[in-house]
Amino acid sequence: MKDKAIKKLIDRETKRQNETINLIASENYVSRDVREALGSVFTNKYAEGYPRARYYGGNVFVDELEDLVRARALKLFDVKDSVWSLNVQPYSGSPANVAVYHALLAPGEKIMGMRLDMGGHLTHGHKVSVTGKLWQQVSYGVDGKTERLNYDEIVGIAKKERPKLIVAGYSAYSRIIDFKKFREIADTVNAIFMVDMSHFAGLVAGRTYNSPFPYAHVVTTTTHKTLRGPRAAIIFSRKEFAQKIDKAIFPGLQGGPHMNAIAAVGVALHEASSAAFSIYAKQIIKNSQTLARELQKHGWRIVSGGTDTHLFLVDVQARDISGSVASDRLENVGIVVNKNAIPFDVRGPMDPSGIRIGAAAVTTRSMKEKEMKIIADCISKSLLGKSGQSDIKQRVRKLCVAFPLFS
Ligand code: DSN
Repeated sequence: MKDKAIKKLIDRETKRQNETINLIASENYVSRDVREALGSVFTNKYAEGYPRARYYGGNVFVDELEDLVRARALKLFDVKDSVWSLNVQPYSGSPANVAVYHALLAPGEKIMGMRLDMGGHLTHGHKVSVTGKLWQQVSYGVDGKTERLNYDEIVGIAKKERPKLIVAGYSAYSRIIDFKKFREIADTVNAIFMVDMSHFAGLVAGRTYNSPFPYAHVVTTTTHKTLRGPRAAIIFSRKEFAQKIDKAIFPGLQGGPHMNAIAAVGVALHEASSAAFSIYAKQIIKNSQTLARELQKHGWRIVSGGTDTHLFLVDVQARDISGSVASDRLENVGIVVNKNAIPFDVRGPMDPSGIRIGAAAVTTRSMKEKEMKIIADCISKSLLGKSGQSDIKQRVRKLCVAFPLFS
C-alpha cells in the first residue's frame, strides 16, 4: 500500500487484534475470503435499484451476484422462496430496522420493543434514536426476579398499548426467546411480529438456537456478529410486506447498494452453510457457558444466572466495581469487553453496573473450554485489581500467541 499513514494504522490494528482477547459480543473475525470480496472490484459499481430494474448500465454481474446472495440466505436459514422475500442491500442493522418501520408503520404509530437498559437495541424505539422520534416506543423489560422475559407481563403491555409492531431479539439478553409465544401475543393485538436476530443469526444458521422464521412476519439481521461476515444486514419479510420494504430501502432511505459488501455477505453465507460452521456455532455456546460458569466459581454474579447463547452480562457492581473501571482494568491486561447496563441498573449508561462478554470471536480463534477457564481466571484476577497484573498480561499474551489470527 502506497499510503504509509493508513498502512501503519492497519498494521497496528492487526497487531492489536492479534495480541488481545476479544470478548465483545457483537464482534468477530472474518475469513480472508470475506475480506477479499470486500476489497474486490464490486466496490467500483453503482447499482441503484434491484436485479433487472437498475438505474445504471453495466449490471450484468451485479444482478447475478445479488440473486446468488439472496438464494444463499434463503437456503442457509431454510426458508421458502414462495413465502419469504429478501433484501440484501441494507448498509447495516440500524438502517435495516428503520427501513422496516418506515415501510410498515405510519409516523407516530407504536413499536413495542425491549428497553435499552434491559438488553434491547437503540433502534427498537429508544427515544434518542430516530426510531423513538418518528414512532412511539412502548417498552417491555425482563422480570425483576428471574431477569428473564416474563410473557405474562409482555402480553399485558401489548393488550394495554396495542402496538402496530412488536420486536423481539436483543443485544444483551442471554436466554432463549420463545418466538411462538411472541407471535401469539402479536396475533392477539393484531400486530406485526418482527425479530431482530442480529446477535444470534450465526447460532440459528448453525442450528443451535431456535429459528424465528416459523413465527415472525419480518426478520432483520446484521451479518457481522455470530454470522461472521462483513458489516452489512439482511431483511427477510413475508411476501405481503416485501414490496413496501424494498421501496423503503431504495429509494426511501439508501442510494446505491454496496455491492462489495453484498459479495462478502455471499461468501459468509456460503461459509456458514458448512458442517464446520455448525460445529463452530455449538462451540461458541459451550465456550460462553464455560466462561460464565467459571466466573461464577470465582464469585461473580451472572445476570439471570447463566447463558443459553454466545453472550452474558456480569454484574461487577455486586463487587463494588463499576462497568467502566472493569472494562479499563481488563483492557490493561489485553482483554477487550464493553461496559453494559444490567437490568434495573442503578448507575448511568456511561458508567453502568455491568460488562457484556461474548464468546464468538475467541471461538473463531479455535479456543475451547480449556482456554475459557484460563480467560475466566485472568478476568477475575484483573477485575479485582490485585497485584500480579503483569503476570496476567503475560498469560493473555501467551494465549494469543498460541491461537494466532491472520496466519
Ligand atoms: N452495537 C451492537 C452491539 O454491540 O450489540 C448492536 O448494534
